[in-house]
Amino acid sequence: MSGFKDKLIASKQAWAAAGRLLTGKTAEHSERLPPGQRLVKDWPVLDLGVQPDITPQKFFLDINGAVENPVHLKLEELMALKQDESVSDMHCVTAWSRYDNKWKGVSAYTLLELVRPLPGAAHVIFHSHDGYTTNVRLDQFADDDVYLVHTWEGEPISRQHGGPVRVLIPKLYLWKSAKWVNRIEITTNDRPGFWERNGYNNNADPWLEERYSA
Ligand SMILES: Nc1nc2c(c(=O)[nH]1)N[C@H]1C(S)=C(S)[C@@H](COP(=O)(O)O)O[C@H]1N2
Ligand SMILES: [Mo]
Repeated sequence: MSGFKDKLIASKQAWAAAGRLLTGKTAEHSERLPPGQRLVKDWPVLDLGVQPDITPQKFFLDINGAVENPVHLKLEELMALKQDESVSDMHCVTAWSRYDNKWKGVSAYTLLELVRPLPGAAHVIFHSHDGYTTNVRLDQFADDDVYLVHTWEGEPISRQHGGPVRVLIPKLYLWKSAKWVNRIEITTNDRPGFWERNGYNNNADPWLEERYSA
């Protein structure tokens, strides 16, 4: 899928030229804990208050929109894709951070290779079983630490944390990481999600402290 990679690099260069590329990566090297954050050992639960019970039988994941090959995956089909392990930090806008979380799941890159975004695809909107939505740019989703995760610290991700499968985008505040995800919509235009329409920052880079919209 080098075609997709080339397109991605081209769009990243365009964003950089426009001054829109994340500068978080540079700050991250010098400062692991983003400004205004404090470390926690446990993993707090934050959501809209509805925690849908998605049994393995009820689980599905649609990836569609501006893609060549839309898919509708059952849990066993998702689990049959390439599985990866990763370790990353989480940063929540409510000011807690948790280091060194061990994850297992399917990388965003594996999913993008499968669906093949069309030319012009530039944004991603996540939809969840509780009605939650959140949006990121396609280059933010296509980062090498982004996964659909099903395992945390060797255990299945609990219902309260979005199990059986949630999104994980470690370089953005955690509201961008949709729990109970059921649809990944690839789009040409940006469309703000739930919190992005309710006062949170569209970009959500913790190292730039992009907590709220201006
Ligand atoms: N489906 C769904 N995903 C969601 C939310 C939600 O309400 N519904 N809340 C978001 C917010 S605001 C945060 S801070 C994180 C919290 O994840 P956690 O409860 O696993 O810590 O989930 C995000 N993903
Ligand atoms: Mo949040």
